[in-house]
Amino acid sequence: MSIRSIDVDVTSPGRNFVTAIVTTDDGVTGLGDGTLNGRELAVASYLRDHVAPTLIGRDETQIESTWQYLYRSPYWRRGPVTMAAVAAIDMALWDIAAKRAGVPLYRLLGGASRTGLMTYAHASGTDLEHLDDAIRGYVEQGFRAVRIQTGVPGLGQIYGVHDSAPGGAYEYEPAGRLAADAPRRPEEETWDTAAYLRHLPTVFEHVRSEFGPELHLLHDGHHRMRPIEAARLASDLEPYRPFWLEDCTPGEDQSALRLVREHSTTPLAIGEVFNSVFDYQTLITERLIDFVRSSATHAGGVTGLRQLMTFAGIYGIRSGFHGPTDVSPVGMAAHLHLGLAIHNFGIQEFMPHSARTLEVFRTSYTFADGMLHPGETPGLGVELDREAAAAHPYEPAYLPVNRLRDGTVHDW
Ligand code: GCO
Ligand code: MG
Repeated sequence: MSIRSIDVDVTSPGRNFVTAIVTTDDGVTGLGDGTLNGRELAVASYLRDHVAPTLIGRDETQIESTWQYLYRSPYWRRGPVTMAAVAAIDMALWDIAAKRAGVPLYRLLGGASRTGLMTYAHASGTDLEHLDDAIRGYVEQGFRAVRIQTGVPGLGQIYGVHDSAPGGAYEYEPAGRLAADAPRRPEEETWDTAAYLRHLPTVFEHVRSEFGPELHLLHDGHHRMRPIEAARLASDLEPYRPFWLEDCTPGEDQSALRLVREHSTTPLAIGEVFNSVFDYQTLITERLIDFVRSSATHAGGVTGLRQLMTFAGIYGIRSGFHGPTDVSPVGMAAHLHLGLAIHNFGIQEFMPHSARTLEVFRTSYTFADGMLHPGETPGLGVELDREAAAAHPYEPAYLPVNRLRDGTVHDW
């Protein structure tokens, strides 16, 4: 059996997605997610111009060998564009393999290690009252874990903050806000780390006293703190027992987390911007983190993420796969199958896709009592309605840019 064709669809049902559609010579198709928020067309070109032509006629069952071929053959290693392209092909080949076997992918990956995957929702509010409403709504839906983000007094729109109470009219999508005066340029936000560090512990104190000790509370620092600031925050949050503090320092500086570790027992999660196991080498071998935040979409697909989780498992580090709306339903399905199968699953981020997205990508995963399950459909369990997808052409959209009060460019 061999690969007959590889198509790459870029569609924007509410936001942009890049999907590889691999078809075998006898007509079986597999889907893979290669969405890279704000740089979608670069991955699409990489796939169409540099990957697809080299794979036609190859044995579709050689998943590991194809992964190594795509990783090593360009000579240039890693990087988000390359690894998203590798991911798209890899997921599609696993999808095909499981469809041929007539089983949901998790069964090929070793079978279920648990009955479902604990998820966390994004609870967010411009102030404490709105945040409480959002948390309450998620608790009523069955969530046992929530990520809490709020506005900081004196700052305007910042990362992750919007009124997110379930059923609310506002659909959150971080990428898409283009500057009104220059429509090809991202919007800009203003940031003040000191104000944030003063405010956040009071938010945790409030939420703990309002919702009790059992609800898991998470927070995303979005790479904005210097190591000493992150160490301070991790220590200040300790009394409220967070489930994790995510991305407290810029991702590329692995040794920065040594300082944070020395000063606190707050669990740490990092890695959504990483794209290979090597980005974690120091973090894992020195046990500087507790959770791996990579996505299959940005870290080389099921094969890349499985390799990483095996390495992490040796050090007792668990998964917290990235699950924002810029991982497509195909990538999300890959997480659910892998998360169900591996031993060292931790938690799954669940930011549901919009109704518009789900009309184009038909999923078979299910949610109940705060838990996700990938379902029993053979393969990944996601179908792409290509006709519906074609009705939503690519729309330029970027993540915002962040500046300090004096105009210095900062991490967003
Ligand atoms: C998260 C992430 C996202 C990212 C987004 C960027 O924890 O879910 O931080 O919200 O900002 O994926 O494209
Ligand atoms: Mg994050």
